[in-house]
Amino acid sequence: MNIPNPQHPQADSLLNIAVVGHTNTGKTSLIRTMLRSTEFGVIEDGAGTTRHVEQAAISADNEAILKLYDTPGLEDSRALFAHIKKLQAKAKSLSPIQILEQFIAQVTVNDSLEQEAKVIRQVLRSDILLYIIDVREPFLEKYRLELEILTQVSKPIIPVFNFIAGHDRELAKWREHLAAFHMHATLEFDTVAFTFEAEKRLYQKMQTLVESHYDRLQKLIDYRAQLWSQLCLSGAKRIAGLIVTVACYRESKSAQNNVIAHSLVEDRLHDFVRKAEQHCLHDLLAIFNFSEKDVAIQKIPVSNGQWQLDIFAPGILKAYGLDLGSAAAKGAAAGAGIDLMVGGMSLGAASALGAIAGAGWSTFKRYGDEIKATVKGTQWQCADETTLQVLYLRQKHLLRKLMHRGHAAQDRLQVDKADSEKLPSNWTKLTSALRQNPAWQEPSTARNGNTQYLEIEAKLVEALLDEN
Ligand SMILES: Nc1nc2c(ncn2[C@@H]2O[C@H](COP(=O)(O)OP(=O)(O)OP(=O)(O)O)[C@@H](O)[C@H]2O)c(=O)[nH]1
Ligand SMILES: [Mg+2]
Repeated sequence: MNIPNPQHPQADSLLNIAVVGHTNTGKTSLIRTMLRSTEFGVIEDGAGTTRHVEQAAISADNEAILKLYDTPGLEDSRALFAHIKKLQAKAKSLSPIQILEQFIAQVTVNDSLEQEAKVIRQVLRSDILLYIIDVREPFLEKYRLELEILTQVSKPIIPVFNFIAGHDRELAKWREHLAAFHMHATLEFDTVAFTFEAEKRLYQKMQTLVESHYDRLQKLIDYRAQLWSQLCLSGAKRIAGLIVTVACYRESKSAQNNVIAHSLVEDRLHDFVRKAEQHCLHDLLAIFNFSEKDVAIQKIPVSNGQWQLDIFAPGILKAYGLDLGSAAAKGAAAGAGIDLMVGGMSLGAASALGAIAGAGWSTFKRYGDEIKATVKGTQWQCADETTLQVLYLRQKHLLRKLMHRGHAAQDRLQVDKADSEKLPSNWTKLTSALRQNPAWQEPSTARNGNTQYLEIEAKLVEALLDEN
């Protein structure tokens, strides 16, 4: 039987990665972000949060590729260094690794270096070390000693710079110090402000350092890239769905001046829009594996719009086979046809108009009911333009934030202002087409096979994913 030697991991075994560093530098945070899970370990602003080695596996398509080991923070590197030096002085013939093995074999429970021994034990069992650095800290003696000890293990080390936002100067200093330890392959990976590119670079660095795992790491990179673009696409599609649902929504109300009935219609509309947004938020959080705790969303201010059938809107004229330049349309626009088309029009007249213009009965059916209702004085209540815009902008903002939120982030995302976001260039055209098609409010085979609908959805998705 082939018993794996923990110090010489086989190429076909999982890649074991120890996440090490001084206490409170963001080791557990890094693992959460890599796992895309807020559930792993405990994160706290204070030393000594992680007390034991904890592991998690990362897979590609159900195939486990690597194991991450979270370790307690190194707290007293001075004492550890002194202790190791003492052991070295006593046993000069032992190699640096053998000295460390001796150290962990000798440490007892409740030893003041028990915590450090857990780290060294895991370091000796791993293939790569991720050394997490809080770049805000100067390169103090304690960090130098930590590196002296860790390099003694002769394992590849990837220094990972954390807390990098706004600390360029400190980062440059750290690079200089690490170069003195022959460490040039560093990585910037802010565990709170996530980018998929940084995650990819982390795996690529591992590939260059542990060639025997190159192909499996490539599999992981490809898998994660595919998964990431699917996540982003699902998020954008979900928001496009929300915009469609709300833009297509209308409540009909009679023209009679019934205040109570009108306010009920308004309430229903407000309720509908808020519930739809809440539902979308819920789905987005689930897509990116966050929870309601991660977001604080202000109630959307809904304002009422009025949707009126505009018989002269290009879409409708076109449906009847008329174009804006035609004699009939010109006559209508000049006022001659208004009585005919709105005031005095009967269904028969409209049908005849359709027939004259060459449009079939099916075309007429699409607008027939609306024309009839308009004639009878029905109006439609809908979410107005401002509401739709606010809805789109803040959902786009939320999507961008979720795409760049590390699973270690502790603050709540605020979703109210979205001044930095832009509407799609053809926004009005898109929403006006949606308003004219209330049947698209719910998914259906007819809707999902409709080319005009699919084009609108694609345009919304493209604009939502545009990060400029
Ligand atoms: N702003 C910011 N805060 C971070 C970042 N990474 C970690 N933190 C915070 O730093 C603190 C420590 O994070 P942990 O992940 O618990 O650190 P650790 O290295 O595992 O700590 P120990 O287990 O105690 O050694 C927490 O308050 C985190 O929210 C980061 O990239 N940016
Ligand atoms: Mg920790």
